[in-house]
Amino acid sequence: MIDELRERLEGVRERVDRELEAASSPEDAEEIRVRALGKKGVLTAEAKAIGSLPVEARPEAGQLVNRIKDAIEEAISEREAALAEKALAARLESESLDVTLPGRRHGQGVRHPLSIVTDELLDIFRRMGFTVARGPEAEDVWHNFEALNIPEGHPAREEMDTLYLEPGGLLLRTHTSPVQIRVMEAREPPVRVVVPGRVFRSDTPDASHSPYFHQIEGLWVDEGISLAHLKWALTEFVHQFYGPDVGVRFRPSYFQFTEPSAELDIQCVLCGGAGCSACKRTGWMELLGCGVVDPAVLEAVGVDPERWSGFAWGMGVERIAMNKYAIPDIRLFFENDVRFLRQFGGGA
Ligand code: 2U9
Repeated sequence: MIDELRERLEGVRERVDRELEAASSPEDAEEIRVRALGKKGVLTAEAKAIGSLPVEARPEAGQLVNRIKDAIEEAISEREAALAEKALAARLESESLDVTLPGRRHGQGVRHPLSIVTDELLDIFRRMGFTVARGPEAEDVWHNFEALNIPEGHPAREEMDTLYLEPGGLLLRTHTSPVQIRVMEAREPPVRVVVPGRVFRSDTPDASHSPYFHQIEGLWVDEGISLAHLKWALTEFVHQFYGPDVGVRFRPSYFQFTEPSAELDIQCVLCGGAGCSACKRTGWMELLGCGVVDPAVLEAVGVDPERWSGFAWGMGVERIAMNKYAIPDIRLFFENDVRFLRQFGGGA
């Protein structure tokens, strides 16, 4: 009888050993403990059964059960401790932080090519004593047309392809000139301002047209200002922006708000004047429009044209940026494809 009991208990012990071998967590070991030593466990059942053995067999049977129970208990505890240690090591490993790793890179933006060129152009005029003025993109007919000597029904209004926000009322400015009108309304001459900003025209987009683009315009009003001041200031500007050896010529032109008016050409920046496809074999490129402010414009803002005179000019920023960077299509400026934008050295 004792031999049978011993055999059964050894069997239990071997089974527990195998199960412990297969256990992979402290929780597994705990389950094994419950199955072997718990209230409904195998060894608990064997211990209870001792009471039904003959009296003389009971002490040895009791010792036997206790010995196996202690051995199993010890084996489980040992394995449980080992598994707990392993689990802790795994957790520490997964939660560890290597402070010597390089930091994650943050995507950094770049400046838009139009911003780069605008700032470069404005800086040249700032050094000549101009201050920067800005104004609203939504304008009224008076500031965008009337004050600039463009009366109602004049073809120049139609040519500007105006986008109206209200029929015959509020409109999107077709040039930045209304800002100079506002400056002259607000201040007494002398006035020396440059005005950068976005302007709008009802144009179908293609490689050289966009319904919005950017201008920089300038205005210098003082006593005794003449065409000579205009020629000096704008020639100086070209030499600072394109280099001192670039040829400049003034061609007569016509604008409603200036008289006389001219267009300024520079020697082609691509072929140096030899003639190429960019300058249509002429060797010259149109850069900007300019002129002496029409006395009617000064009068419209209450400036006495007998005492004050001025010159003004206007240029398209996209056109200048396209020449500078050899950009073939104006629409590229407004698509905001980062592969395009990242090419202009605007930081980062
Ligand atoms: C006031 C008086 C005069 C601004 C001027 C031009 C000539 C001109 C164009 C160049 C290319 C616009 O971007 S563009 O299409 N501009 O040719 N602009 S004179 O004359 C003014 C402005 C305001 C009070």
